[in-house]
Amino acid sequence: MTDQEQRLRIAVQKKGQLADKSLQLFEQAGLKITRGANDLLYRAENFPADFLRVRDDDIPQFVASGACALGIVGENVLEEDLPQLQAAAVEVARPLGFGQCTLKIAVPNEMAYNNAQDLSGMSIATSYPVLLKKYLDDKNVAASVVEMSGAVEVAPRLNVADVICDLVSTGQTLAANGLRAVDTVMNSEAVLIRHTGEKTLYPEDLIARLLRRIDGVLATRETKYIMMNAPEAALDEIIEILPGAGSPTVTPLAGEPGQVAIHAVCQESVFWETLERLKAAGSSAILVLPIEKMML
Ligand code: PRT
Ligand code: ZN
Repeated sequence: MTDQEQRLRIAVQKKGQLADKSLQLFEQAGLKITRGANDLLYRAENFPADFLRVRDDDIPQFVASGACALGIVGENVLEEDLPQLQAAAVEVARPLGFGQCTLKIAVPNEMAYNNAQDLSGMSIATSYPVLLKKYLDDKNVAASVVEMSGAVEVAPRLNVADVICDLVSTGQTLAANGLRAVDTVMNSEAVLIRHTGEKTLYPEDLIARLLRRIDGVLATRETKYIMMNAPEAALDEIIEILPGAGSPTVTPLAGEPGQVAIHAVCQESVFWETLERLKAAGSSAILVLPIEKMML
């Protein structure tokens, strides 16, 4: 293998909704990424990986072809592209928990709508013709699909189409254009995808190492370290309340018979309600701390 083959190439979006968060994920996994003069390729200084910065639409192809070992893209883009890719050569390695959005059917506010059958005979503008056609086929609806590469939300106003099928996050864009969402075509989030075609193309151990670190980052997002003092008699009740905790560490408190300190790693979100319940169960001095690094 040449030196170049020993470095992992990873495709990320250059500019847009996923660009910053994609690089941040690898930085949280400990990679020092030089945002160098070479705009197309960023290099990690302390890990054999390079980041190919491209349009998100090209990422599934780069990974399926093996030009890149890994990539980060919205599930919506991956699913849209799958039919024209060597689908067997790319798989979702991890859902990443950011870039959430929903591909929705939206109609002008004044239009009546009961169910998908109402779309029959209409024209629908979208950047996701494959996903939309699948939705229409599933519902047995015959409608015409008008493919647009952007600014889909203006299509009804310009009489380019009757209704639209577009990504929605907060819903502000729809509202600003006099549209309302009426049905969901797909829920999406950013996913880490990996090349699976030729397993030997990239060093498996390097990919496994990176995935392990990413798993650590994803796990610590929700995970908290929680500490409190409590009466020993309330231990069972408290363990019951702690969200997603394994076996907590319980130590006696010096000079306070019957009182213990409880330390636990909680794998799920710790809400204020959880703290209130712990307090009601007899806990005091409750501390919730973020976890910086974790290896499972
Ligand atoms: O240049 P390039 O081709 O790489 O970028 P792009 O313009 O195609 O993609 P980009 O950056 O807009 O989105 C990249 C990915 O981010 C998408 O494929 C989704 O997986 C994800 N994502 C998450 C979103 C949104 N949220 C989102 N809100 N993608 C687009 N939007 C747009 C949407 O199209 C609409 O115009 O934001 C508008 C709606 O937002 P709200 O908040 O008004 O509802
Ligand atoms: Zn794009």
